[in-house]
Amino acid sequence: QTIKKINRGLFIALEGLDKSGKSTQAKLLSQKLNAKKVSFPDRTTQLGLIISDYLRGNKNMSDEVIHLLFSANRWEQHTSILKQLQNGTNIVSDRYAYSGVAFSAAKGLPIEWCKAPDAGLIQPDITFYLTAPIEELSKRGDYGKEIYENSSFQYKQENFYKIDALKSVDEIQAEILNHISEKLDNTSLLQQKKLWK
Ligand code: 2DT
Ligand code: MG
Repeated sequence: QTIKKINRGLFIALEGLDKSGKSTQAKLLSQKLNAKKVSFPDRTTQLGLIISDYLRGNKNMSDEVIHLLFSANRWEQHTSILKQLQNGTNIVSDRYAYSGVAFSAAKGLPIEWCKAPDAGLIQPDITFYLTAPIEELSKRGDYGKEIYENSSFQYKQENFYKIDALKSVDEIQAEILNHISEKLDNTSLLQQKKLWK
């Protein structure tokens, strides 16, 4: 009897500033790869609802408390993400742990403190950071009232690619696909790493 070995899924994270086109790319990419799309914060859970209230300005919380909730909101999905990857499902995540650290560190919390609660979460196989000068992005419709978009947090991780968010949707998609194509066929060779190794 032969047991067909399933190639595990690829875990792709998209990070970036508000209006950088992250959500558009996450949607396109998940369609293209027949992947499961996840978003953080995941506003559908009970913790997610509290986070959503905070982001809308309906709930006051200390920087520490909201930071820990964002992290807990990732841990809530961790088992499910691991299972799906094991079953061969590709996953595209609209924001992940990088947002968690960058946003809270920009408010002044120590970077090591910010990183600690996410330690041990599965690390994306590849992360794309969509970026452009804020002056440019803020011209786009609906630019959020999000207060904490500036960050000096530098991400030192392999498989982390900066993408110019001012390029066209098609150009960005092509660039992303280009970076993942060889990984996609060889996920069995990729080590599944944990944050923040
Ligand atoms: P969107 O739902 O529009 O992406 O905005 N954030 C997100 C954090 O501060 N910490 C986190 O861990 C995550 C995942 C970024 C969500 C806002 O929440 C911020 C923008
Ligand atoms: Mg947004």
